[in-house]
Amino acid sequence: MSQPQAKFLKDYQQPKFKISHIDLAFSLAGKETKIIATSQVVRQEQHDEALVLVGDEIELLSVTVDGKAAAFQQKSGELVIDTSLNEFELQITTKLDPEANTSLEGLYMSDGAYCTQCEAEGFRRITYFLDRPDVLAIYSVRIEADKQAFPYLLSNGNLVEAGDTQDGRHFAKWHDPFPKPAYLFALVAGDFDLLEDRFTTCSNRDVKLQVFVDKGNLNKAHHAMASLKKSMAWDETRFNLEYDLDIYMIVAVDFFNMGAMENKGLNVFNTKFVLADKACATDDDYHGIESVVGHEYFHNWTGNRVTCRDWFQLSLKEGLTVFRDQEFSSDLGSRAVNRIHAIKVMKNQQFAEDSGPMAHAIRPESVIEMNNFYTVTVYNKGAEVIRMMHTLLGESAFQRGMALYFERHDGQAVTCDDFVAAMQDASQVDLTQFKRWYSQAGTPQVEVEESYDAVNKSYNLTLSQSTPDTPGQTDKLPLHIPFDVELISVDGESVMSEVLSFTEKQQTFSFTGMPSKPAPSLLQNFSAPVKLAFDYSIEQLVHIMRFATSEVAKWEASVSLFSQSVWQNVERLQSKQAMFIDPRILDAFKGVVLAQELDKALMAEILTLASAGSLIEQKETVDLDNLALAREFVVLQIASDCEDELLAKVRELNSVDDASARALKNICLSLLLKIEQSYGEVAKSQFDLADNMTDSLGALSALNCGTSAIRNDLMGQFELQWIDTPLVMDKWFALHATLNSHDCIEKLTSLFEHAAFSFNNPNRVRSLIGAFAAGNTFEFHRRDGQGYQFLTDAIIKLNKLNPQVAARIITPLIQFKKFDSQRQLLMRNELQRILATEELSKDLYEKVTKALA
Ligand code: B3K
Ligand code: ZN
Repeated sequence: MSQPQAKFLKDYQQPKFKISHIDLAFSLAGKETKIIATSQVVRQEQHDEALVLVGDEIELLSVTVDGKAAAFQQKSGELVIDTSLNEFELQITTKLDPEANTSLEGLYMSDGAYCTQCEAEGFRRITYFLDRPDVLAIYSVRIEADKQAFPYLLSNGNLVEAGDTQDGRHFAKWHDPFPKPAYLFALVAGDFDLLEDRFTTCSNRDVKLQVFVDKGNLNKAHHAMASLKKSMAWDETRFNLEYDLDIYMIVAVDFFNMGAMENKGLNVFNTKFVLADKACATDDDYHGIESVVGHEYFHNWTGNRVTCRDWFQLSLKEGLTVFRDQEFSSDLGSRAVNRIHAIKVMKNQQFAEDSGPMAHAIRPESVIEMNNFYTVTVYNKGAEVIRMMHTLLGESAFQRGMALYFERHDGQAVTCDDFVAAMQDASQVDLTQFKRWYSQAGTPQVEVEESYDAVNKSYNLTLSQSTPDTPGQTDKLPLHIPFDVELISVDGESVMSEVLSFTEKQQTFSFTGMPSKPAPSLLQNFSAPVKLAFDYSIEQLVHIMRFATSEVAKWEASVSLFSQSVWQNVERLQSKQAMFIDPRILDAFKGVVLAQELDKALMAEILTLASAGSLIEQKETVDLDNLALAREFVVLQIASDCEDELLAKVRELNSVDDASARALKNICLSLLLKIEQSYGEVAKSQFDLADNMTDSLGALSALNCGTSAIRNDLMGQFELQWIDTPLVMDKWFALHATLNSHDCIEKLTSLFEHAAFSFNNPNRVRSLIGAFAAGNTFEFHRRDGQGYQFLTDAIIKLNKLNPQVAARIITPLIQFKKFDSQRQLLMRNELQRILATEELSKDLYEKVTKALA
């Protein structure tokens, strides 16, 4: 077989044909499922080339052009129709078996319901088509299926007709008036419980809202519905964007490759981001639902009304929509805590991607498998790039830019350049240099040097920037970096706060009128997605933690303080010295626990000491074994120093019904368990009395630092209680996956046989295998390579079943550059084993070959 080939952004060509309308007739009948696609095709400009359509894993039954049998050729996934007509009606009949489709792309079955996933290139698994985002057509869809088994027949747009046919079957016809690319097409047929509501838009239009869930789950759909209404209202007030159809549907399915999908008027969601009640969902789950419901809703304008010209422009819709959902969460909840969460994703995951073999710009230049590019870079760094524009322009100019973008491009498929042009034209801010953020991959490093002139009372900051080479990209140019700084005087006063415009390779910024040397809180609010290199002293960090105006800056300082101490102890271990923690660090953390004025959620963030994964991202190379020891030591010192205060907090917050209080209580509890197993009793009593999942899971997570009898007993109880609730069993699997014990892998292997586990369901795979590889750093990186083997076996198994999921969970295995040569060798060997797999998917091929290159 020939090797998969990359496609390049520079090779983009406009489509040779357009399809103005498509009529799809689905006859849903298991293995005999047939689709008749009737398209109105129009040749674009003067050329005499054939029409080339793509299809994948479908059986072609017939092709007609203007009602007559047509001449065609089929070769490697292409259907070539040679006609000289300039406008014609093309009818294609295909057949497929949704039950056999375990890839969950195209038309497949989730727990007895038919559903589709077409982004990025799944529509070609339904019919042969111009499956590219710049071909926008008006869709009419007729669905026919057995009436009893599939009472609901749903597609995009508005319902125009429904009725019975013969043999117990029925049909529904839908029409979507908005032209859309094929990736936004959706169909669902099944039996559900339905929650209905209404929303009146700002121009007084009445919209019907529907949330479809598996039978018996209606009471778990209310939070999703409430989130949808909040999203609709927020988009009107903050972005002046109104919903455009008469109906908005959300369907929750258990078999889903990612979080959710923004199909026009018919979102399909992973149940994880819909179903919630107090007993089964944590506060984080509630927050996740609100943010994903918002995200998919916001796509209606940023993604659907204005879409991407080609898939290289994915960040046009994803970066912007993540920015919008982050703003939504921040306007509704705590801005600081939301920002901290976003920063963590950047520093822990995106920086790791940037320093690994899959590093790419937010607008990648070449792609083998598009599904591999739904990444933290395209999404989250993409959102940071939008955020920087927002910082440079300010809210009102940014909103003028958004308005101009829609004025110019509503109904079009456009590029990231078009977006930046609208921002620039509306604001008159020159974004020429700024645009390099779209094309340069890798995390820029900003080195900062300070100097103070006591005579002139001036303080200088000299900033230097550089971006490391990444695969296929060298010699990077300076970027336009908004660099937010606050200077804090010795008495804790804020003496200067400003966003510096840093554009040169090196630049010095002077601040006069400083009676004494201030402490600099640098890169506040993570004002640019860069690595900061500044040699903070302990005093400076402690000072910032106490006095910074920004809560995010306080948290950042606490992370630096903790990290510094861990790395110092790694060095001590390497030079055979005893470990040690500076008492000023202990005081700073105790000060946090004792602080009366500090927000509880922020306190919880500060006490959630940096994970091993995030520490690894701070260094070029890592001594993992000593890191494990050093981190454990520093955590233990901090916890022991605050033991009484932590216990007092747990007691004080014991029955406070508030998410921030629960977060703080649970982190305190987990620190207590680090000190002494006997606190297991406190955890047990919390578990026994809990009336909500946050507290049950908080107790179990705290106990999950070892295999105590209490822990094992409660895990057993939890399993019995939740065996029939798949989303809760995912939490139970993930607890097993993140247990820090050498028995972990053996246990996980035995769980493959558990009645609630299935390799066919992505949520189960992610909770058991994905959580282990990504979240159990030290067991995954065991010296004997068993962690790597465990992951590799699972990946090979998933290669055929579900290539997308396989390629997603491989991430920790391809990021091996930082580790010792022995581990690197073990990891590479496993990657070779994957490469040798028969019929290796494009998804895995791309990642593995890049890693081994
Ligand atoms: N646009 C979808 C993601 C599709 C992923 C395809 N592999 C969900 C979202 O970002 O809203
Ligand atoms: Zn999205």
